[in-house]
Amino acid sequence: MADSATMLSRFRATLVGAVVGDCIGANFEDRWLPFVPWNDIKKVLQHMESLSPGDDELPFTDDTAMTRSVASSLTEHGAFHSRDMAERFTSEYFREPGRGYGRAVTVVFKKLKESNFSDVYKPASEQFNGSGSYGNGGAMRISPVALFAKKYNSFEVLKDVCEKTTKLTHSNKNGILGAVLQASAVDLALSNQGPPADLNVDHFVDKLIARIQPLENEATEKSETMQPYTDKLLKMKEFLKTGKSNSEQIAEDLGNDVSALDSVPTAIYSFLRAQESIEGLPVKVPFERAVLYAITMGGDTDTIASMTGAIAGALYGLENIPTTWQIFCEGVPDAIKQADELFKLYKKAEGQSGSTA
Ligand code: R7I
Ligand code: MG
Ligand code: MG
Repeated sequence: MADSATMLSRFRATLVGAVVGDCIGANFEDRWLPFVPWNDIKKVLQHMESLSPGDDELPFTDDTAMTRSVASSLTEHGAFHSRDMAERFTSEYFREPGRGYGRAVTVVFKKLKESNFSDVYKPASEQFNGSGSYGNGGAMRISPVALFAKKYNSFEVLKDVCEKTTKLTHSNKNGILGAVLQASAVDLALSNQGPPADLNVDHFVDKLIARIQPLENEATEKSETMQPYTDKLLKMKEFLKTGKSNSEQIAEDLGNDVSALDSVPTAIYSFLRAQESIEGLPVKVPFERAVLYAITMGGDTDTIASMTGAIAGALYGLENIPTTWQIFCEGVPDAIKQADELFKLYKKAEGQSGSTA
């Protein structure tokens, strides 16, 4: 087990990684972009380098706004509390509706408010004629749940809190499983023992498959064999073997849009592939390489980079996140405070169930 100081650094970097990925990635979010050229990313990095304290920071978007609500609700109650979390999402949306929320999810917030939170899961279950949103809004905000569940050392608890947190806005199976997969990637990165450079990327994917495949089978009619996440994870194993790195091709094969299925695997692949150097991406530090590589995938860049940043942060720790990024991305100090609160919960004695409602 990593020592306490190292673990704290990794808790912090999980939430900070999510913030910096969101803030930097948001400069490129464009659903039609098949990839982002390195030169365009370089311009934003150079802009950040030119900033002085007091200058405008790079603003965060809905990804971070919602992540903050997840973290504050969990730490306030020391457990998952459905109504409290729904209220936090909703009041945060109405306080700052211009953070770039998905179009459909705002209907959920309006209905929650109008119904005075009488049944917090109902509005989400009514989305898209009852099939629920398969957007990546559940996965993009899930990293605090991985930190919260760490002390229980139980995938069942992690899964349970992920599902409940996600279902408040996204009841579609793929929206939920995307959040479970993303939280699992953070959890596994956080659990890695030994030097980060020794991470076995092939085993990492195997462990994800071992978690997600049974859930996909469980959620499918017996006659069908639908396992879209497992299929993408299996593809990733092949790509990792050959070192495949062309962003446009990866984005085409794994996806780069706002659906959970077409973004969570891409974020995980970005993290894993960036363990090694990448042609055309002259970045030496693996944490930075992971986040910037995620941005090159194009499409939903803020969300993909934010999810990659959370996983990479959980492995590499805060020391590996550039100081400039920490100073000039909005919300980093708050992310550190929230990580510290989650770390306090983690250090508390075990023995609770992790769920109240
Ligand atoms: O998932 P969500 O919170 O959006 C997150 C994305 C991230 O990229 C953020 O950075 C932000 O830009 O938005 O919000 P939703 O509105 O639930 O889902 C996002 C979009 O996915 C919707 O607006 C739809 O375009 C699409 N979508 C669906 N389309 C058809 N049928 C989600 N579910 C469906 C569906 O069932
Ligand atoms: Mg966003
Ligand atoms: Mg996005």
